[in-house]
Order: sequence, then C-alpha cells, then structure tokens
Amino acid sequence: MAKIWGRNTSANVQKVMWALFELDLHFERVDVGGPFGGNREPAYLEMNPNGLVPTLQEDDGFLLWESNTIVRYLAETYPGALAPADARGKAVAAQWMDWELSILSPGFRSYFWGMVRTAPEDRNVEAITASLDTTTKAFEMVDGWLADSPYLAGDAFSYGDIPVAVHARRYRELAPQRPALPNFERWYADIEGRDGFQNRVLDIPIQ
Ligand SMILES: N[C@@H](CCC(=O)N[C@@H](CS)C(=O)NCC(=O)O)C(=O)O
Repeated sequence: MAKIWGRNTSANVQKVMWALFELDLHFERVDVGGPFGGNREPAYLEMNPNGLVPTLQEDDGFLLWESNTIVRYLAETYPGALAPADARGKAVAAQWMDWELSILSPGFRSYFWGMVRTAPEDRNVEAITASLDTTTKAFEMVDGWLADSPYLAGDAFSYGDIPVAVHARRYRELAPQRPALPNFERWYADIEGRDGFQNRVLDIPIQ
C-alpha cells in the first residue's frame, strides 16, 4: 500500500492527508518526525534528503516530497474533483500554494512556535507580536481576494484552498484577537463543513 511518512500533527502532513480524504484514497500513514523521530535516520534521508515530513512513497518505489507538490500530484493522478479544470485555474491554485509556502507559513512560524511550542517564560514577545501582525496582514489579503471569488482558485473548492486553510485553522484558534475578516470567515465556514477538513485537520489537536 502507498505510504505517507509523517506525523499527523504537522500542518504539511495534514494537507496531504486531507487531499487523500477528498480523493477517497486510503494510503498508510507512518508516524515520523517530532516526538516520533526517525526523520534524520539514513533510511529516511534516502527517501527525503531534507529530513522533513511528509514524504509520499508509492508501491512501485516512486517518491515525492514537498507537501504542496504531493497534493497537486495526487489530484492530477487519481480521479476526483480537487484539480481546477483549466490551465488558469491550476495556475491560480498553484499561486496560492506557493504563497502559503513563501509568505504565509514563514510569517506565521514565530507566532505558532512561540504560542504553542514555547513555555510562557521563554517567549520572545517581540517576535511573536511581529509574526502575528504579519500573519494578520496576510489573511487580510486573503479576505480581499475572497471578496470577488468564492474559493481561492475560482468558483469551486480545489487543492488551491488546502494549504491556506490548514494555516487558517491555526490562526483562528490561536489568535482570537484577530480583526473581523468577513469574506475569509465565509470561506472558512464553508471549508469547515467538509468532512475531510474535519477528519484530517480539525480533529487533530494543535501541538
Ligand atoms: N516545504 C516542506 C516543509 C516540510 C516541513 O517543514 N515539515 C516539518 C513539519 S511541518 C518537519 O518535518 N519538521 C521536522 C519534524 O517534524 O521533526 C513541505 O511543505 O513539505
């Protein structure tokens, strides 16, 4: 059976597991990384030289890393409705996935690590505050975009929504003081209604 290597508390693993749920694919997930370790072992590094999770391993030995790439690969390879229909839709979805990787995720990192994985007495308040501010600006941008578009890549839910939504869950839970973002909230309420998001993201405590 095809495998996903990676602990399910990782946002990047959650993206892939959610995509698998949407596509009704049943791959085995193997706990690696975080408290499970193993991702710096030679056998793992041979599959993924970054020593990070997730890694996809298919039955014929095909290996793939980078969560957003794995999500797109799954959507384009297996039947389902996760991939936008045309080249422009795919490009806009990829644009939001790249943005998640290059802007949203790095911007949110200090807030997430500070609030979730650092003892209160060790927190760098300045870095946490700056990170929250950057993240709020990023979600204000999402809110503006969603004023004209039901989903990030057009009229239908697609893989373009997955990476941003995984972070949106964390931002909403960890930053109750955020400003009102009506279009973002409308989009998020819709995403929250998806069984895949419930099962593969919301049901896993933030840690
Ligand atoms: N850009 C990579 C980032 C992967 C990444 O940073 N994974 C983190 C977890 S979210 C990791 O492996 N951390 C080490 C660990 O879990 O032990 C991706 O999207 O797959």
